[in-house]
Amino acid sequence: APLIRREDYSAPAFWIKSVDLTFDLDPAKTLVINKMQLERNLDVPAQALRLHGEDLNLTRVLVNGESVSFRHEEGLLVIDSLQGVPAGPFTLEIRNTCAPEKNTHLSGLYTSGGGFFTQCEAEGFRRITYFLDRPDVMAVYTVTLRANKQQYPVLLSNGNLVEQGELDNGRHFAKWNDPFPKPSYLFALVAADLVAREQWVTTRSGKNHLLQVYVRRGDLDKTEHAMNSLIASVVWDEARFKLPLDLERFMIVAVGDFNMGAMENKGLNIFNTKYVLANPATATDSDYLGIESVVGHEYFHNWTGNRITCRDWFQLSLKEGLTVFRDQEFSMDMAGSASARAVKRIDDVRTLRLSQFPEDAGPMAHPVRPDSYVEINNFYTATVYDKGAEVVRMMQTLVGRDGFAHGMTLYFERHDGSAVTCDEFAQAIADANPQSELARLLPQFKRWYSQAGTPRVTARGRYDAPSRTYTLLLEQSCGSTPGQAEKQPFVIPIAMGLVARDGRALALQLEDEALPASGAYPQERVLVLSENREFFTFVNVDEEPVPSLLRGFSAPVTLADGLSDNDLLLLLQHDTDPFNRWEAGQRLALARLLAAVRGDGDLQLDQPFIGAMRGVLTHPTLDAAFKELLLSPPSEIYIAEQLESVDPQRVHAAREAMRMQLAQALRDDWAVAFEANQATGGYAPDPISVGKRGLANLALNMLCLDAVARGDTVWPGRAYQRFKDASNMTDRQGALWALLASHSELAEPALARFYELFKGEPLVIDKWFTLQATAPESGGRVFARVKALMNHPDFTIKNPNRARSLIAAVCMGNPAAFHRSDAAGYVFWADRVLELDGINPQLAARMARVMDRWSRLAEPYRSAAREAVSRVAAKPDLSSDVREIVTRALA
Ligand code: BAL
Ligand code: ZN
Repeated sequence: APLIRREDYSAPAFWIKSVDLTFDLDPAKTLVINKMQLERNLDVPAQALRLHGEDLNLTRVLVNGESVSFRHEEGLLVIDSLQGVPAGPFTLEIRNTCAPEKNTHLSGLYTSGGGFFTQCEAEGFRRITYFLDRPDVMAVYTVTLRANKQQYPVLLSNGNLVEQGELDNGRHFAKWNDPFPKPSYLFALVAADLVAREQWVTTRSGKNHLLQVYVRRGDLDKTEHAMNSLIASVVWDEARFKLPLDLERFMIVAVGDFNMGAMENKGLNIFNTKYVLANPATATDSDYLGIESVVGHEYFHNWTGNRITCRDWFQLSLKEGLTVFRDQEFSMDMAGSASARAVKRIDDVRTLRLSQFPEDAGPMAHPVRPDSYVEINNFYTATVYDKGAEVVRMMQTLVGRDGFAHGMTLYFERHDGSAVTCDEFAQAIADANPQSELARLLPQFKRWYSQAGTPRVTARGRYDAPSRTYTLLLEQSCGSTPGQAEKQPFVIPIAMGLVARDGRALALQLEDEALPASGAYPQERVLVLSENREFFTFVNVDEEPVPSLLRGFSAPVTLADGLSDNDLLLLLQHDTDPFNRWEAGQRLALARLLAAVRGDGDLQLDQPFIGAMRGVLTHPTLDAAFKELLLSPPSEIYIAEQLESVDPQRVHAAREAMRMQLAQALRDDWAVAFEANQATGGYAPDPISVGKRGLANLALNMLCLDAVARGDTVWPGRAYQRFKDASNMTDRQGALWALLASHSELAEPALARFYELFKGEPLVIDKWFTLQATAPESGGRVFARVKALMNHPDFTIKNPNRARSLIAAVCMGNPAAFHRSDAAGYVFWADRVLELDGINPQLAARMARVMDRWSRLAEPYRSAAREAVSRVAAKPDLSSDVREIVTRALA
């Protein structure tokens, strides 16, 4: 497959103004009648009409009702006679068939659980019918669905239902019209036996809208949270950004076979069941939070993605980075308190560091706006999504929250209804804030879109007692990434404060700075680093302070500020910024872990660190959620990223040793914390209760770890009892995990019982697989179990959630089980990628990413890993999806 380059963009030779689709739905052979109104684009040279099409059977082509000759080129249907067709509209009618039940790619029209569903982003529509399947071609769609009424009582498509009725032979039809022009990737249809939870809402303008959440019969009791999240999303977008719901009806449909989390099709969002279905018995707190954020995300796309869409796929972050930012802000606003907001922010940063930082340092590193791709599905990445969101967040930091909202308003005034680029977005935010640093530095700021790699900021502070000044030297650099050897300096907003030795926040007066109108110098400010190195001098500083830099993680960079243990202990105790408090604790832990891994492997925790962790655990006012975050050591993946050469077994051993020592040293405090954090009353996923459950589960985990090591059976027994009696999945899974993670003998009976309880609940059985695949490895038992589970009757590699629950879980989520000196993990990985490649290339390519960082492994892992990647690359008919990943990995 060819490399597609951003610089080669050209406007389409034709526009499709409207499309009238009729589907005769049949799993084996679905007939599609596609009637389009087209027009030549007179701005570009006359060309033949080239329509995309993939895995289709073409039966008829008519132009203005007359048959025409056509030919096929690689993936294209070409009608030469339309070159130079007169200006003005003409009709093109195409008839083709496709085979939904054979469509294992889950892209285009496919079947799942006896129903029909679609997924068209990015290039799935061409697997339904011939089309200009590119996001800058926006058409008005009318869709008629015809199907057997008994099997498919519900017939849905985008927009509004305009007609429905009976047909002969037990069939029926429904006709839908979407008044908003849209690109083909936002098309959707559903035909299935479903039921809906419904809710009418009135928006500020006084209009009534029908919200629906469609699920299979039997799942209706798991839709309340999704519906509440949808209502909250509608309210939030109107309140925060003045963006109302623009359709009479807004539908969410859950489907069990889905490559992504969810999809924002206009008015008809299609969701992976994982992000819809929840009740207290089956879903954990993190499932509840995930549903809220994904429901929000897809709903917010209605404006940022659908009303204004992407000109081309290189601009994907225009909608994804912005919409992730919006869903993060939504979740924060829903969380409420400052502490709960900080917990959400820490979660988001952890995700970024776990997935985006490694991506940016590896063979798949690419700018937020990539310059080229082979397979666009490979670029739905942490960089485009999560780093893209950080770029938007930095804009908000530079123009302020109100300024950002004004920028959004200007963006919609200028571009509503069109397909644009990341430049247009940044320009609108800057133009709405002409006095801002963003406006002043815009061309340079946009390097965040064009340069890959995580910048590194170094900070050195010098206090001068005689002049009472404190000078910060900030420097930046960024390593080379594929195709980008040299980097130009970025614009890096660094939120900061200075902390006195007694913990006070100092006033921040820069040299030559007049007193602000408020009458006091601030205690927190944003320094904007835009050169390679810059000095910032603060005056009237009475004593040598400890700098607290990059507060709230104000830029997606790594920071080397040279702070000592004592400095970090001070920030851990006193920093007014909760993010940096957490960060100080993580850095204290990380330093000890790295010393052990780099040194002789032995980890012996010191009293100051243990004392600090005890101080956190027993703190009288800190929220439980915050304590849990502080007391959880950095992940093995994050630790590994700090190393030049990675021995995953040593990393695992060091982290386990830290957990064990924290378990032992704080035994009594864990017990108190466990008792003190029992959430009472009925289940609710509010931040306080979530925090309590999280801390209680961590405490139980630690108590079991310590007990099993001592041969004591009391805590494992309590954990088993709690597992049996739990009234919600968070507590049940937490207790089971405590048994698994401490290698208790009670883990086996608990797992068996868990399976019996939930064997009819696919999403819970996914958890059952994942818990076993991610349990701490000991003597190869976890890996052996995963291989055995591949033969479990409930395992199927064809269902993406199930495949991820076992294969991705062990390969990505359990480094110590996966990276084996006998290479069996890598052999397993290669076999699975090759197997999946023939079924679902998108999913296979995701799994292939596991090996991104092979070249940083220590021997013997490194050679064995390369061999496994090479074996995958050697398959002659590999999909272009997987080919692109392994080629880059081996480059
Ligand atoms: N657009 C693909 C799924 C999502 O990001 O919402
Ligand atoms: Zn999205």
